[in-house]
Amino acid sequence: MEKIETSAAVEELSNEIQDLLLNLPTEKNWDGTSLYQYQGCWNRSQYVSSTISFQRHFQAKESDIILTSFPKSGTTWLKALAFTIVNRSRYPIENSPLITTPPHLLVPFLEVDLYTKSQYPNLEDFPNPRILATHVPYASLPNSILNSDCRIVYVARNPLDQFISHWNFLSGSQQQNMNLVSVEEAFEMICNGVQTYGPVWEHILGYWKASQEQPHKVLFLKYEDMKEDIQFNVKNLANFLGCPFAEDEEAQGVIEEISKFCSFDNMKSLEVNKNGIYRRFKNEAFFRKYFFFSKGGVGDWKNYVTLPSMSERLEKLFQGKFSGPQILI
Ligand code: PAP
Repeated sequence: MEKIETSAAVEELSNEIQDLLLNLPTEKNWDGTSLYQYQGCWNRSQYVSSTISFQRHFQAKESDIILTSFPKSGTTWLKALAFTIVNRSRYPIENSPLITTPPHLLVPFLEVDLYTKSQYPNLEDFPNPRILATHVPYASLPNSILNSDCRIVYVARNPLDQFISHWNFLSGSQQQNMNLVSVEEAFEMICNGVQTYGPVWEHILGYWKASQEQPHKVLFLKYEDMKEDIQFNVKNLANFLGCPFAEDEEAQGVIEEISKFCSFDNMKSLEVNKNGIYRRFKNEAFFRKYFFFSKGGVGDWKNYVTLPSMSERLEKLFQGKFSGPQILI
C-alpha cells in the first residue's frame, strides 16, 4: 500500500541525516562539493539520504529486474536493451517507447531519481516486470532485493574508460559552470577510492562475487564484451531474464534487430536523445561524441591518460585489490 509522506517524516529523516553526516568520513569531490563515506561507499549527501530511504522502504517483487552499474559503465545501453528485450511482445520496435522517451526516464534510478523525490515513491503503477536501476554497491542493496527472487544485472567497464567518460561528462560543454580539479588530481582521487560510488574496485568486485555465488540471481556483463559481440549478450540477457528468444524469433532476426535498435549510433540519432534535460544534464551528454581515433567506447582512455604511469598505477592497484574478472584492457 502506498504510504503518505508527511512533512514531519521528511523533517525527521533530514534531522537524522544531518546527525549521520556529522559522523561520516568526508572528502572533496572533483567539483569541490562534499562526499561522505556511507557503508564504505563515497557519495553526495543527497544520495546518502536517498539510499537510506531506498534501503528502508523498497519492497522488491519476485518479478523485478534491477539494473546495476558503476556510473558511466554502460547503464544507458543496458536500460535500453533490457527494456526492449523484456517488452518485445508488447511493443514492436517501430512503436518502442524508447523512440519518444530517453532510457533514463523509462527505467529510472531508485536512489538517484525515485527515492530522491520521496521516501515512499509510488512504484505500484510500474508495469510488471518492473525494470529499475541503481548505482548502489551490492553490499548496500536493500535486504528486500537481496532476499527476494528478483534478478540483478550488473554492467562493468574498464575503469580507465569509465573515468575518462565521467571526466568528459562533467567537463564537457554542457557543464561549463562546473569548476573541476585537473584530470591528474581526479585520477589521484580515484586511486584513493574517492569518487561518487567509489571505490570502483569494490563496486565491481561486490557484484562479481555475487554473480559467482548466485549465478541465477546476478548476471555480470562487461561493456567491452557487449561491444565485441552484442548479439551473444542480448541472447544471454534474455535467457537470464526468463524471456529467451524462440526459434522463430531468432530465424526472423529479432536479436539483430534489438541489437541495432539499442546501438550507440541509433540511440544517439533519436531526436528524443538529442534534446531535453535529464536531471541537470542534457540528454545528449549520455551519448558522447567520439574522437576520430577512438574505438567507440573501448580503450578511449589511452587518448587521455597519456602518462603511462597513470595506467600502470591503476593496473597495479587493481592487481593488488582484485581477484575478479579481467577488467583492465
Ligand atoms: P550513467 O551511468 O550516467 O547513466 P552510462 O550510460 O553508464 O552513464 O555511461 C555513458 C557511457 O556509455 C558513454 O561512454 P563514453 O563517454 O565513453 O562515450 C556513452 O557514450 C556510452 N553509451 C551510451 N549509450 C550507449 C550505447 N547504446 N552503446 C554503447 N555505449 C553507449
